[in-house]
Amino acid sequence: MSLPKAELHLHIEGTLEPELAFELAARNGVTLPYADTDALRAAYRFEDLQSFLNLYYELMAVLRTEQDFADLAHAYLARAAAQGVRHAEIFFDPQAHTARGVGLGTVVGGLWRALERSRAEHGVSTRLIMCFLRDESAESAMATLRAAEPYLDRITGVGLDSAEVGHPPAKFREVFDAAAALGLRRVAHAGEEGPPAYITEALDVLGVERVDHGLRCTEDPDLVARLVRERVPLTLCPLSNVRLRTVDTLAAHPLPAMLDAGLMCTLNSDDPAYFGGYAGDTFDAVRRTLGLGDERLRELARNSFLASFLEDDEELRAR
Ligand code: ES4
Ligand code: ZN
Repeated sequence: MSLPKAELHLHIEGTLEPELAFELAARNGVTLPYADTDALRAAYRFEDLQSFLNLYYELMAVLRTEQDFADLAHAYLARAAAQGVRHAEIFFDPQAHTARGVGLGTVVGGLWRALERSRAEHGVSTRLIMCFLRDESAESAMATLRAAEPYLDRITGVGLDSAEVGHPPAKFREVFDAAAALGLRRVAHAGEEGPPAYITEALDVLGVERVDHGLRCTEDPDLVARLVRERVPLTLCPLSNVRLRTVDTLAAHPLPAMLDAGLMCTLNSDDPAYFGGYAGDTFDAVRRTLGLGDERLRELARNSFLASFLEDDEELRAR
């Protein structure tokens, strides 16, 4: 079964498969500290979010030119389409590239080359969401937003990602206010490794429309009640949670209980090249391991479109 679905939590840099990483390394004369793709794959054993992020940022060294970003996004969209994705809202991390001397114009220009052909080529509509790295300063985030102004016709929203604990949402109040004033939609990672209070802060201080992960809301019944009442979408990523040890096993994932509680959950792949699966793989794993029935799976797929930033009815109906 391949349900039509929207992918709402996907870091494009997290779709860099080992084969493409080596191909781009060769093309750009970059030496990776791994002998081959098997050696690289063997490094995909993570203790926590930070141990993953270290490798994630290290591998980005191979992304240098517009063509690299176009090839990365094109490969992702082809895979996503093959797994039933009809719409993808794609995160990217500008600071991870500008810090290496790769300009924002190169990143957005390259991604856009693949995205603008996607509807015709893959039947997948797309949006771009620019994420600020929360372990960098608020000033750096604001400078990134200013640098993005020439490209805002191609950017739908802003998000917040990277190492969560110790970097509460309120640190980015000003830049999220400025983004809202520019007409950008707002989302943020919260409650992945960080406490439930970060989820509340993302809603109240940053004004986010969706919470990325939001997993730890389950520790606070009042917060769960609020999220249910306000129908706040949570973009869950179960395979990511298993690989980053936020949950012990997929079988122990709280997704079924969260759906039973009435939370508006969506199912997403986060960094599929690292966490063992794209959107369809994630739906399959959840069906097999958590025993979710067809009705629940259809609810998750329907939620993904309802929680998306697709606006006009015509566009929604076409999906
Ligand atoms: C991420 Cl899984 C995850 N969490 C936070 N930030 C990220 N960036 C890329 N993947
Ligand atoms: Zn994420």
